[in-house]
Amino acid sequence: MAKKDRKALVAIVMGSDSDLGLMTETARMLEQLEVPYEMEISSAHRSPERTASYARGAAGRGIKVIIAGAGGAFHLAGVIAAETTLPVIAVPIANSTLGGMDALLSAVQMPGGVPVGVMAVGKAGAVNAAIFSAQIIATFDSSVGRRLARHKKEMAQAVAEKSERLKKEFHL
Ligand code: RP5
Repeated sequence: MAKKDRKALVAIVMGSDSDLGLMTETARMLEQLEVPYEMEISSAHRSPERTASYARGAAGRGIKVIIAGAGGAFHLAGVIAAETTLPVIAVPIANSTLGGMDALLSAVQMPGGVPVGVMAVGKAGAVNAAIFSAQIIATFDSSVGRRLARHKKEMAQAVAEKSERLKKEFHL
């Protein structure tokens, strides 16, 4: 089935087009795991109504997980979580003078009752958000579970290959 014809299960939302470079890492990993996704730019502060209505409509359109990435005073994930019962995963982006601590603390300090799952700051977080979403999707789609298992094997193999290369280089 063509990519555009597959119904998105994961939504990647980012606060600005300046976040796209990092959030592309999330998209790449979802492609690798063959999880259909959609992407949206919407800001908690600059376009609050658009953000709220997008979050309200997501579940009805078949979205199962929302990933939100933003930097600075990162309220996007929390605002989305306030408007939906879907699981929301936050990717704090280090693009301000405070180096991502601002985004991390804004995302992680949610009040009781409105959870947001917070990933690592930066690229590891962007990649892990995709894997974590796929793990949620795998609870009802075993083909995604099989691709996750394959990804784990590939990672282990890559580490072993690096170790072999290092041994050759040092004649060990
Ligand atoms: C956040 O402020 C955005 O998510 C972005 O990370 C940061 C800077 O946005 P721009 O000024 O580059 O649009 O809301």
